[in-house]
Amino acid sequence: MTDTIDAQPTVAPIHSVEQTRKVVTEIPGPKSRELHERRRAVVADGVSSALPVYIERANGAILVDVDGNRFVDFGAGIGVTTVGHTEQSVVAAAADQLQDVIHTLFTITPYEEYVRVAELLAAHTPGDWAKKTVLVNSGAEAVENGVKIARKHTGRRAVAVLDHAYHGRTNLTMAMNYKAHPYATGFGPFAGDVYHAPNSYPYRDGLDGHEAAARTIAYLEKVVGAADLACLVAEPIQGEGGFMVPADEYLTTLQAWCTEHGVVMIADEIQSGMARTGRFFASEHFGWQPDLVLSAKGIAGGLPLAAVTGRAEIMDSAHAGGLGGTFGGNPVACAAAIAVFESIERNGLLQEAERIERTLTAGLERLAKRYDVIGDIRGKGAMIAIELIQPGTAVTAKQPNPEAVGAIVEFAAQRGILFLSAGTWGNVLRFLPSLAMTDALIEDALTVLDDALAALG
Ligand code: PLZ
Repeated sequence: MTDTIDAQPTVAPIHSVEQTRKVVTEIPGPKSRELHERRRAVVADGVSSALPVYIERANGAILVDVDGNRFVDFGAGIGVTTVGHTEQSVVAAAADQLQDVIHTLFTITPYEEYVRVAELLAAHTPGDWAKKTVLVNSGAEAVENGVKIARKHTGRRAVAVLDHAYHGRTNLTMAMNYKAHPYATGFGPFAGDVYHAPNSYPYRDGLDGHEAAARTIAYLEKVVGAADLACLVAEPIQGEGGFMVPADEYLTTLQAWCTEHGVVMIADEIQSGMARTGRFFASEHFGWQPDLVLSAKGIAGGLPLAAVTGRAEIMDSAHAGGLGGTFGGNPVACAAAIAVFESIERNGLLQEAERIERTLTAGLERLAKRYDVIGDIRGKGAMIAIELIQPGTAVTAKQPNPEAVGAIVEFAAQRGILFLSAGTWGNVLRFLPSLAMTDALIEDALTVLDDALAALG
């Protein structure tokens, strides 16, 4: 398949945008380039854009830019529009709420929508115990609050994270990220008492879950000491780090150790949660029932909302007035979140995530047989990635190949497909589509990926 084509029309009546790709200008087109010039004068250079096409409309799995190009979106705003761009029930719920009340501040005068979101999170997060929730605005803010609550509950100082983790851009969360650049370069000094323990990365460490957990625990016991450790924060499937799926029993072994030593174990489900992996929360794939669960991104269909949910006795250790924030649990974002939970049930979105996994991994496995640059295929549901390596000798085996990732992303963008990179070494191509992504669009993207791999030479 070549460029500038209208591929496989599969328009569903609900969509206000045809669910096909279409390239009508060079990428970025003239109108995008004009906007980019305006932007360069007034938007801080620290805010970059992976693909500077300016988006005018989005629906389902498609982005439409100001030049009329239609992009197939395999990023979903980094895993945010999980139910689909401008999902109709989310739009309607938010629009209705805008008419009723936009803001009061829950800590001044409360409203039902906040309570309803907390009920839904209590019902859908793993674990059969009494749970409570605090709502905030962003993923990083959820991480900050999870740590605050764990420290208050335990009376301990230390925070542990795993290698290759990503937790945000605030001061504390910068210290919790594995990769310094670009997130932290020059932005210090950073928060102390943050410890980076080895993770489970089966493709590279070859360890089973018990061996990897033993290594993590040995580090925590030696370097931190369980008695000083407030919490261990872990992404059940690491996002920015490159979609590492831990070995079986890794997370549950760590949870058992945390429970034994009074350490709060926190699941950062910000990228992996809210139906993305074919379960409400990715922790379920591993039988992991975390003490606290952090949600954000996909929870409100694109509106800013985030949450810390967990064991009532841990959550309640924060004193009255200790948690809050002006916009946390905004009524419009909460109304959208309620619609997201309903949409997941009504539209069978957990099954849609499994369908996406089947179609995508089958296609990727076909490609991996022909291109030895594909070192690993991993992930769950609509959170799938390939790790690209320098093909060749044993010495260079598994050597990261960020150049190939960059070339594929660029090749695909020119043909109307938005792929995102990831990985500590920029060596991972990730597929993080909305659950509205059709099989036809996936097959179309696989064809373009095939061409991109062939063009690597
Ligand atoms: N925890 C697991 O994936 C956000 C970062 C985008 P915020 N990941 C996308 C960027 O370049 O800033 C993320 C995550 C995990 C925490 C966060 C932070 O969530 O909503 O971006 O603060």
